[in-house]
Amino acid sequence: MSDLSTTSTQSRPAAAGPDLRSRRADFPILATTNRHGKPLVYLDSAATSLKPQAVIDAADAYNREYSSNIHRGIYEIAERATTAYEGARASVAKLINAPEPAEIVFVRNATEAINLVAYSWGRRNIGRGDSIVLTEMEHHANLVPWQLLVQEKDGDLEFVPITDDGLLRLEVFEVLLHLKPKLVAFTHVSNMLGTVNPVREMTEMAHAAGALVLIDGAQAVPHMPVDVQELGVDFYVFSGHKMLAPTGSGALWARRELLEAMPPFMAGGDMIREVHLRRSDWNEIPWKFEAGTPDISAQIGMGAAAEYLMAIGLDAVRDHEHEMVAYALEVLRRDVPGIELYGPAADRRGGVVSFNLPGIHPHDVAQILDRSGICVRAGHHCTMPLHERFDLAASARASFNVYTIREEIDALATGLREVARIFDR
Ligand code: C6P
Repeated sequence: MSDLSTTSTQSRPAAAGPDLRSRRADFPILATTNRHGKPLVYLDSAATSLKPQAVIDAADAYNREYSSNIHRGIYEIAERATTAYEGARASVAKLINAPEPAEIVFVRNATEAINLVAYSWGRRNIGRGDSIVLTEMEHHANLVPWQLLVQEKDGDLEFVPITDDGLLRLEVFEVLLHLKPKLVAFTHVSNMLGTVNPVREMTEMAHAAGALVLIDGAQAVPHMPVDVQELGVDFYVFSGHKMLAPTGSGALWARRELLEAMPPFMAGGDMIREVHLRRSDWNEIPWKFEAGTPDISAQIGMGAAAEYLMAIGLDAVRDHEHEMVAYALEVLRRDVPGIELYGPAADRRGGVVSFNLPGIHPHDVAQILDRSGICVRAGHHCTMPLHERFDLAASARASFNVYTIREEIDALATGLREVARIFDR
């Protein structure tokens, strides 16, 4: 089988330019092999990304050199920790062009950020008969918190349907806006179809109807320039671990006046200004929403990841991943007979390609690919309603990042032909 294992380490990045070659060297895990001695072909970056040395070092330095709590100690290492943590917030704010770091609330992941908005803003602003518009392509993280909210408040959920090509049907969205929803919440980039949604256009439509807009940017921030001011949205959420940062890091951005008007989500230490036995006053934003000791090293790592991405340039990141996805669609369609590919054309999608080999369960596909060191995701990717929409029980998914190279996509195509051969298709 002619996969990466038959290619020498030196020749592996040969088709990539010098920048990409040195970038791959930034990710220590790419030098590892699996238990069969095959080099890692990591095509599951939508689940979580690999981490570059700069991020590993930043998180490690906190644990080795200045492990201490933030916002509390008046001694040198504690001050260093606070400075690094708040510096990370400034880097993350810069990454998405937030007007000020105080509008960035650090959370564990995108899921927590959406729950924060659903509990805090949602419980204060959604009442009986109020509707929230979502889409049929939402990750469960941007669906289930809203289900809980409308069940509790006796509100309604409405859904923008999808075309067979995996695009949102904006003419239906326009009709749903006649219901005067309080909130429109949708994903910037679908984690299954890869669809890049027209956030700015939909936000303008939603605002004209009087709704606020929450964007799930978990699959967008790592892969393309995101400017929350230019998009004009009200809430924007994303996870650190998909943008080259450690697990346990994430961010919610919202406009200052929204955050100031929202009640706390969790209560405890650090989120208060003054506490009496029977009442308390809240700290300023963003700390009002950061109760208890956070994952300090992870958030410091997230700041380093933001700096790493900005040093490459988000335009360059997007262009590289666009090249990878266009190449993948071409190669898989051409070289893997019978493959079913889901989602729109390359010019409308991020670095995600979901597929099925007819008659072969995606778990079997993933397991056989694993023998060659190729990592893909198989299952419903936390988008069960979306799979139902396409009459699928599951799919396999390859997803890309700044370190992905064409040879890995070639290896995937070769691996898939091998899977078909094993199953006699
Ligand atoms: N999608 C995937 O393999 P968390 O788990 O909170 O970091 O991210 C949740 C989430 C929210 N929105 C979108 C669009 C996502 O893709 C994800 C995470 C991973 O597709 C894990 S299920």
